[in-house]
Amino acid sequence: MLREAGPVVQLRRWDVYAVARYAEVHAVLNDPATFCSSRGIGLSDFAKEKPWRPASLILEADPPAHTRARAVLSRVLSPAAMKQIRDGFAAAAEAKADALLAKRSFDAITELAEAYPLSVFPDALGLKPEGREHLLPYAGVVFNAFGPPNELRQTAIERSAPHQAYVQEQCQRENLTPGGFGARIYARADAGEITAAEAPLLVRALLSAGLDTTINGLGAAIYCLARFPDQWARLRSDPSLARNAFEEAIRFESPVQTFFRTATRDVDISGHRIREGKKVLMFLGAANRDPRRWELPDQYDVTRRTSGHVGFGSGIHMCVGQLVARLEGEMMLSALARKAASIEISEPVKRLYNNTLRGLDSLPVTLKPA
Ligand code: OW7
Repeated sequence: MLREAGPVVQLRRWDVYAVARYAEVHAVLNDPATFCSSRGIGLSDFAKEKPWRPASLILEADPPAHTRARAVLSRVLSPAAMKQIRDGFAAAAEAKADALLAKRSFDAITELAEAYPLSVFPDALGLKPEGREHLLPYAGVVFNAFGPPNELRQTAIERSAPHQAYVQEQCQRENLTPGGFGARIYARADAGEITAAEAPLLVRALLSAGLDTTINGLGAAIYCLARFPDQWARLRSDPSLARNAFEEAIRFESPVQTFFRTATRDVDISGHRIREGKKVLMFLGAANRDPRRWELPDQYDVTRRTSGHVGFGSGIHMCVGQLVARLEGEMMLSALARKAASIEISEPVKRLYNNTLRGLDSLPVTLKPA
C-alpha cells in the first residue's frame, strides 16, 4: 500500500518519510552523504536521543570512520576467508540434512534454520561453548530496538541486561579462540588498521548481525521451497541452483524488512521536499517486489536473475557478511536438494513478531528421503 501510495509517503504518526519503490529505495541507499547512518538506522535520532547501546562502528557510522571499519570486516569476511570455512560448513550441512531426514517431521525454524547457523557460525567466530543461549535473545533485542518505541522494543530492552553482559564479555580478545573471525579482527587492530578500543565493537557487530539474519534467510528459503513444489522440483533437478534459490528467497521474503536513514540537508526525493534531520524509512521488501523493477515480482523463481535486489542493502553499507550468509544458504539448500524428495508443511506456521525482521517462529514440516 505504501509503494502504490506514492514515491514518498509521509508517516505522520512518527513524523518520518517512507520510500517503498525500488528506484527511491535504491537512490536513498546510494547517497550516504545526504542520507546518513551515523544518526542511527532506527527511528531514534542519535543527534537527539542516546542510543540504547553504544552505536555500531559500522552499521551506525558514516565515512571516513565507516570506511576503516568496513575495510576490516570486508577482509575478515572475504572470499579467501570463505574458502577456509567452506568444507566445514558443507560437512555440517550434510550432517544436519541426514539427521533431519532420519526424523522426518520437525520444526524447520528451530531444528534447521536456527540449528544449522548455530552449529557453524559461533565456532567460525571463535566463541567458547558456554553462554551461547544468549545469542538469539540478544539479536532479537537488536532488531526490535530499531523501533518504533512499542511494547516489543520496550520489553526487549528491559530484559536485555544479561544478554548485553554476555556479548560484551565475548567481545574481549581473551575470549575469542585463535583463527576465528573475532581473532582476525584483533589482528587488524595489531596491524594498526583500527584501534584496540574499536576491535571489540566490530566483534559485537558480528554477534549482533551474524545469526538472526541468516536464520531468517534460511527460514524464508525453506518456507518458499515448501510452498512452491515446482520450484523445489527445479532445485532438485539441478542442485547447483541452491545459491540462487537462497538469494531469491532473500528477495522474495526480505528477512530484513526496513532500515532508516537521516537527511543531512534539505533534499528532494522525486519532487518531494525532505527537511534536514528527518528520518527516511526504506521498505526493502516492498522494493524487492516492485513491479516497476521486477517481472512477476510475487513469484518465487529459483532461476530468476536476482542481482540488484536490496535484501542485503546496496551501496557502501551493503551487507558485509553476505558471503557468509550465501555460504550457509548454499550449503544447506544443496544438501537438502540432493537428499530429500519432498518438503511438506505439516501444521500451521507461526509468524515471528519483530520490528525489523520478517520470518516465522515455527514451520512444522515433513521431509521424505530421495
Ligand atoms: C551492528 C543486518 C544489518 C546489522 C544489524 C544489527 C547490528 C549490526 C549490524 O546489520 O551491530 O553493526
